[in-house]
Amino acid sequence: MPPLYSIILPYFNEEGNVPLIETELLPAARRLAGPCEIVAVDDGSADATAARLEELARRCGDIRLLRHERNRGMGAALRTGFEAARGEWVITMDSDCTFHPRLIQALVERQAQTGADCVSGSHIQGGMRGVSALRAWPSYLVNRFYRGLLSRRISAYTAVFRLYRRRVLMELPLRCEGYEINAEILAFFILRGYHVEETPAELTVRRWGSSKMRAWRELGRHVRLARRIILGFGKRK
Ligand SMILES: Nc1nc2c(ncn2[C@@H]2O[C@H](COP(=O)(O)OP(=O)(O)OP(=O)(O)O)[C@@H](O)[C@H]2O)c(=O)[nH]1
Ligand SMILES: [Mg+2]
Repeated sequence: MPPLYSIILPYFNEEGNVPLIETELLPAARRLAGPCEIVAVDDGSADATAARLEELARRCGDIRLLRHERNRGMGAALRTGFEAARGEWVITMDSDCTFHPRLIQALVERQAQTGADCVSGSHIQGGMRGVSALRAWPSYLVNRFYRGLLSRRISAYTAVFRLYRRRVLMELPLRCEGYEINAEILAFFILRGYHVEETPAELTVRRWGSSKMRAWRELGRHVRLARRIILGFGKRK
């Protein structure tokens, strides 16, 4: 039976977070009302991430491992995952599980209630537990900016925690290489008139390792993406 859900996880130097697949993600995935595949994309990690993922994939079924030879960024990793996904629905999430996998159920339920093409987990509505003000405020501001640009109905544009109808995702000409791909995807869904819903999702702090986010680099990428949106990239040719 083909999987109903493809859960895509981007990995970059996250060896200590690989066990979370077994301890937190697989139990949550088993509670979903349909078969699941986990697509882990190792993005040129220099640590033991790939080896640990390989070992896990050998032991548990339903885990597929894809690899980039060199580090290309979260956006590139997600796009590699999208190409490989086979499920009718694609779920994206952080590999540090800072949105707890049990929240996947809320994405799925919201989709079933509304018939949406995309359900976004909103840390703006769900809160940021333990996240420093230095991280939280830029996030509020960037998301407020995209809200003004794209849709008053949607509060969170930058978080990766989402459910997508794969058919729609695959028609989008995505280009972003970094974290800003999450805003790029949502911009396409909204500007092309697809049905987007949100559900509150609490963001917590990672329990192992350090952030890969480089704030100034990401800000520059958001500025370039905003320029593309303003110039009308979402219009159909
Ligand atoms: N494939 C890939 N994934 C990345 C890259 N950079 C970050 N990630 C992943 O993207 C997710 C989010 O990155 P984090 O470093 O946790 O960024 P963050 O959530 O802003 O930072 P924290 O507050 O420390 O959690 C994690 O699953 C990372 O492994 C990258 O260059 N390539
Ligand atoms: Mg994180």
